[in-house]
Amino acid sequence: MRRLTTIFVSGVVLTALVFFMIGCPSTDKTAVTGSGQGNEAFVPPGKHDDFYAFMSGGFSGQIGVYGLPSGRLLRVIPVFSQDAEKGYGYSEETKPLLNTSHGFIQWDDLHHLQLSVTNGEQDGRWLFANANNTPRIARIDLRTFRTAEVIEIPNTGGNHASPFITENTEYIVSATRFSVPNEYSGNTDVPIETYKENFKGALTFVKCDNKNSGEMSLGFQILMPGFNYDLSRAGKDKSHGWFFFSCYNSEQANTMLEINASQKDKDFIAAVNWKKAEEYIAQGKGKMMKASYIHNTYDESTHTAKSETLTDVMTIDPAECPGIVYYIPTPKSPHGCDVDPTGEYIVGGGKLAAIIPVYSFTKMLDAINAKKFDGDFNGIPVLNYQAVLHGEVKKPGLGPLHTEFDGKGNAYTSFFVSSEIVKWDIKECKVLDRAPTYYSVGHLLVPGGDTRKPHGKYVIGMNKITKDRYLPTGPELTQSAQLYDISGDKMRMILDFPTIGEPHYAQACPADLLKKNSLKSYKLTENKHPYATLGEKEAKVERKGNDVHIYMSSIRSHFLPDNVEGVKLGDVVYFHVTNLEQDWDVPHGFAVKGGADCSELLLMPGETQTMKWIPKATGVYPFYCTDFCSALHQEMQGYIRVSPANSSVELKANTLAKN
Ligand code: RUQ
Ligand code: CUA
Repeated sequence: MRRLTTIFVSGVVLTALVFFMIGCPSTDKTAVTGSGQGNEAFVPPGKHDDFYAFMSGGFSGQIGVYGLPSGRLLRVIPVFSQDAEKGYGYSEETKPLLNTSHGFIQWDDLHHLQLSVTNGEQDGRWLFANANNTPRIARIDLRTFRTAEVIEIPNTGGNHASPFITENTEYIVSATRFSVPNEYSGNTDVPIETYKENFKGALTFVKCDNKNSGEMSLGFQILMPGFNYDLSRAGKDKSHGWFFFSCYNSEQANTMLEINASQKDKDFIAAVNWKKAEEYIAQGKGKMMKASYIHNTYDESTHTAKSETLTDVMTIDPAECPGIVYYIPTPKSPHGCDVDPTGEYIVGGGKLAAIIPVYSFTKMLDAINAKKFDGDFNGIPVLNYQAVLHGEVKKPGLGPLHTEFDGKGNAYTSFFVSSEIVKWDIKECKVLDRAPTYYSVGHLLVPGGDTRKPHGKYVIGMNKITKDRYLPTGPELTQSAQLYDISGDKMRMILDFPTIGEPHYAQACPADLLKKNSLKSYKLTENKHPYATLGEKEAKVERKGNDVHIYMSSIRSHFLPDNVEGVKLGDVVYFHVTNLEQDWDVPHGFAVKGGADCSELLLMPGETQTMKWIPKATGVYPFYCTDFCSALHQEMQGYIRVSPANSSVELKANTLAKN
């Protein structure tokens, strides 16, 4: 609802409502309730889905993994938010993944997802996610469906145009949604009204070790004029080597953007030649700047994440390096910026636009060569709109946001204001079909629809508002996804399902791409955790000053040790629990009553995780397994006794070794 209000700028309200009505033929009963042709989305019990869909959880900071076409929720992957269901961000091993230069942050707003690609096609290795609030990019390992790495983006506020990637996952980009006082100047304490002089917008190219581990590092930052950079897409095939970023607020307003950033008829898509930027840097034209940002990596052999602080960033100024950036004028408060599978067509979305502009990459190169510029902005040439335009899709609806492709020459664009998905022909710029969404669709997705080889078959609309679609749940209602079959000429809605958090972008790929690689357990023989208990004989307790380390094993259906005494007030207790199981799908959980930092562990077979627990009072505290693991799961429990600080109770535990 909040978004609706933002979009309904005073003067636009009427037009918007008119369009809303036209674009929403909701009197047609089948359109409202689906195709009515039976259970096309039904996947029988025990059968697998054809696709995995990864849907951003928006302000939940997580990712929902669904099967398609059933819409069954398979897993929630925590990325930027603590998640008790996985013990993520609670165990000592996973906490470092949430470290930032601002400290430990338990939350973020996760908008967009990207599956790694090779030659522009999905390769099933990693999934990237952006943190919009405290700028970061995460990499999820698709063998484990776990967050493996998080890198912070300095000199950025609101990492929205992210984590879009180049054709071979060479780079993952980030762009600043809120321009900010240049951190590298060393002085960010400036009056807000000096926006025009002092605020800059950085476009960051994060390098990926695409041949090996996938590990990320900061490649370089392009220091752009202080606009709001919004979304982006890499070039493909012929346009490989280029990246396109939409931006709004070229008015450079710093207050009431709702009005002040909607003044101009056109803002821009910035076309960035990143290969040329690389060349300039190789020639020494970049500048190394001091910064402070955190890089968190998870080591699978020790089951432990670590954080390191990094201190410099390569930057490049487009005004000093001609040929790396051009602005393409784009109507009206640009949002989405999408590139078709051939790499020739660049589609702009405009939140307040009533047309869809389609640009031609070939025409853009010609216009650059022929210098068809309409002036410049801070030294960056502004290309002539007509010179780069392939065509405009007329009367498509109101408020085009995002576009995906089916690989058959068709594009699918979401319309927030008129609440519909519109299918159109890219070459002809002609509307072919429209389907209402319930309600106010944001992003949409076609499996592989952003790659060189879309899988087609479905389009999913991700809706911000559901109103009357489901049973009411108090003041807050769920968001939803709607699945349409696009194998015929007409789109047909076949399923409507609630989602976790607010889905922004999503990605889907054939199930076969991931299924075969899915990890079943961690091998105990490869467990290099420094506090691992690799067999029951290794269970022990150890005191190091005020720290008590408990090396504990868990196997159906007991912990060892399960009686610990001699802990004293003032001690910090570390439960290092190893799950000795080696069978697929036999996790154990672990929790202790009370204590500061009270939390939960979830241990996958072969895994070691640590809970830090600081007792606040003397007594005997029970602990137990939280994950139903066998018929005698309820028996899987123990006690830890806490005595006064000056007590003479000796540290001991019922281990197999003689104490
Ligand atoms: S943005 S719709 Cu991040 Cu369009 Cu969500
Ligand atoms: Cu182990 Cu329940």
